Parts: sequence; C-alpha cells; structure tokens
Amino acid sequence: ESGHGEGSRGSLIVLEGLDRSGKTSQSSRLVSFLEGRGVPVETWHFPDRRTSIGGMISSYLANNAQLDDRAIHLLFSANRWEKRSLMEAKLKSGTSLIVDRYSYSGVAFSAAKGLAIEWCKAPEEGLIAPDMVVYLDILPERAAERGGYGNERYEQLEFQRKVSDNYHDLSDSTWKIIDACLPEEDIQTQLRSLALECITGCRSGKPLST
Ligand code: T5A
Ligand code: NA
Repeated sequence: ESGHGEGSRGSLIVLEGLDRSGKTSQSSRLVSFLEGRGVPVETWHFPDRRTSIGGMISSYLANNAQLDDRAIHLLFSANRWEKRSLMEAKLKSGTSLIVDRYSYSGVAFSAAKGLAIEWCKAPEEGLIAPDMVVYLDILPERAAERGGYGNERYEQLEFQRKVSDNYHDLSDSTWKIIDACLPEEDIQTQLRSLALECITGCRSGKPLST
C-alpha cells in the first residue's frame, strides 16, 4: 500500500450508535476489508470486558451487580483510560484503530440517567481525540426490532430514546452519519470510503490530538 511512509501514523476511527445499530458487524467487516488492502489495522471495542474494570462493567450491564450511576460512569471512563497508552502507541506506530464505542457512548448513556452532560464529559478530557466519528443512525423503535434486544440493562426503548437525543446533542458537523437501516452492504460501502479517506489524511502528517 502506498503512502505508508516512515513516521506516518494510524487513524482513530470511532463508530457510535444505539444498541443494535450494527456497529460490531460493520466494524469487523471494515477491518477485514482494510487488512485485505494491506492497511495495518485493529478493531477495538469499549467497554473492553477483558480487563478487571471491564469485568465489573460487564456484571453491571448483565444486572448481576448494582452500582451508583456516577460510579459506573467513572468505570466506563477508566476502562478507556487504562487502554490510552496502548492506543497512542498503536496509532504512532502506524496502526489504524476502528473503535466500536468511545467517549460519546460514555456521555450519551450516563446523561440518559439524568446526570449533567458537563459532569459526564469531564473524565473523558485528555483521552485521544478521534480522527473521525461515524454515527450509525437508527430510530430507537427500529433498533428494538432487531435480534437479541432486551438482555442487558440499557436495552429498553424509553432509555434508548433518551440516548438517541443525547447523541443528537453531542454530534457536530464533522460527524459522518450513515443510515443504519440500509442494507448491510450499502452501509459497508459508505464506511469503507469514509475510512480510506480518513486514513489517507492522517498519513499525510495530521498530528494526534486530545
Ligand atoms: N456503554 C458503553 C455505556 O453506558 N458507557 C460507555 O462508556 C460505553 C463504552 C454495552 C452497553 O454499554 C453502554 C452502551 C451499551 O448499552 P456494547 O457491548 O457495545 O455496549 O453492546 P451493544 O452496542 O449493545 O452491542 P450490540 O451488539 O447490541 O449492537 P451493535 O454492535 O451496534 O450491533 P450488531 O452489529 O451486533 O448488530 C445487531 C443486530 O442487528 C442486525 C444484526 O444482524 C444483529 O442481529 N443488523 C441489521 N439488521 C438489518 N439491517 C442492518 N443494516 C443491520 N445491521 C445489523
Ligand atoms: Na456491539
């Protein structure tokens, strides 16, 4: 692959959306595609349930543990902080990361419980800023119709409506919005071209930011 010169860094590409919007299936297909093009890339997912903090989050989401709303918020954030240095190292070494949920999930979900947006944002400050945010846009009602919905704590229609409103408030003009109700192939086509464009841009010297 051309353009992968010395010193060029990888891109931090974040996928956001409601539960069942299709992030996980789309990000794994995207990574296979990019690997096939010789792009150094990994798929990451938050919460990362494999760490000890991730284990606490997982129990909470499965309704096996109760936690204060602020305590779980800070655990989600800590779960990103514990991966920050590895994230920075990967990006600097030229590996692009396709990240399934990031700080926006942290804020949109906790704020849906009534916590103040500014309070929710504070612990995210200093994490690496994404080069691109792709939002898989779906109405909460449509997401609820998809398979497996309803097994975890936040998978309730009323709650997802609030999350959806929060995402709307958090988004800005730089976000790339894809209609998550299109056929999976069409979503993937759009995602591939956005990702390639972003990765090319980052190789040409754009610095990492927080
Ligand atoms: N959370 C997360 C916080 O509160 N704070 C935080 O800081 C973070 C990081 C778990 C929960 O944690 C919350 C958010 C979540 O509620 P998770 O582990 O990422 O987060 O779990 P989910 O996002 O809920 O993962 P899902 O698997 O439910 O959703 P995905 O990944 O968006 O969807 P996916 O790809 O698994 O697809 C879901 C279903 O839809 C179908 C698929 O076949 C599948 O059945 N589907 C489509 N159907 C029709 N058309 C399409 N285009 C389709 N695309 C997918
Ligand atoms: Na997922």
